[in-house]
Amino acid sequence: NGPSLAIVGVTGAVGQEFLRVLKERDFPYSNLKLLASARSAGRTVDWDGNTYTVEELTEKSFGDVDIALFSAGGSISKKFAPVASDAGCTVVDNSSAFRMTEGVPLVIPEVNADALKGVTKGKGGIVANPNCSTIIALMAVTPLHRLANVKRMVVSTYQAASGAGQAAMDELELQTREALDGQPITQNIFPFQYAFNLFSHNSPMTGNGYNEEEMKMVKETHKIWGEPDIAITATCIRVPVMRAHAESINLEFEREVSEEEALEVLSKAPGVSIINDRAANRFPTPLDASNQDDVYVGRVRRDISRSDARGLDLFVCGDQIKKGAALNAVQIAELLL
Ligand code: 11C
Repeated sequence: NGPSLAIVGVTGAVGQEFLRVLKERDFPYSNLKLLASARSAGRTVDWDGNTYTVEELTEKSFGDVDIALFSAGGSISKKFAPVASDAGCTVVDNSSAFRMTEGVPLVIPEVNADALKGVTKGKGGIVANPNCSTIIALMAVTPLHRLANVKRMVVSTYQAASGAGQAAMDELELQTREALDGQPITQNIFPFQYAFNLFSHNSPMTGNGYNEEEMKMVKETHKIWGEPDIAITATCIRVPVMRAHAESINLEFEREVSEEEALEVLSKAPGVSIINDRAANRFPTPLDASNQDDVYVGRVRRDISRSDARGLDLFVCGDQIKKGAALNAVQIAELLL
């Protein structure tokens, strides 16, 4: 029992994580279709006791599908998500193609599940999964925003290889081996050495000097919170970490917020875990968050640059492939049931 499911882009890092998360959460399904480009069609995938053959994604793929999870890049989503929706399939799209489209809900279940009102399985429609950096930040910041209204947010990210796909993860691993072995460094994905280095996020630069990743954090937060006037600025950096993003976040609130009050709220927030041991200098790390569902928060401290006690600093880590992508999408699909 359960809906008929499809995964578009099943051979990618997020596609593979969809399968792991569906199994972990015992997601109910009556049928599963694995879809990918013609290049990957015919490959077999063992999952949940069955062997599936990957089928080529075509415009006819969706007639018998209730929910499709898409993670095959923006251009595939642009072309096939509307086709799927017209065929009565409800799409949860992990790409940026429709995030800012009016009428398309942009959803983090713990934050704005209400935005899904009226969307259900098997009735068509597209729901967008936010960018991973946005999801990880808002999991930690939204409970504090509800407490005391964020007026301004300053974010600096330390983003893992996984955000740029499996090929970037492979490049980080290969370059690390090459560097340790004193070999010439192979550069296929990034125009810089990645191992033992870091650099400004690889998304395209926009006209205002911010890259697209930074602007996604600004615009998606405005849409998810439904508050376009909150001041947000971001600096996004790629660091040589495999699969969990870290973010340093400075917040200005409408009123004073104590460290204790913030920690109390965060300790009750669903999907949030706290690692905040000052005595032991023990705070979240990307490895704490890797392969975990929760977003980890620590270094919660008053911003001493302000005299009015309306500022807090935090450090946040979350698994980019899991809560930043596949898990969030599967949680959305659960709400569609
Ligand atoms: C990264 N956030 O870590 C990116 C990857 O809009 O879904 C995902 C881009 C997106 O590089």
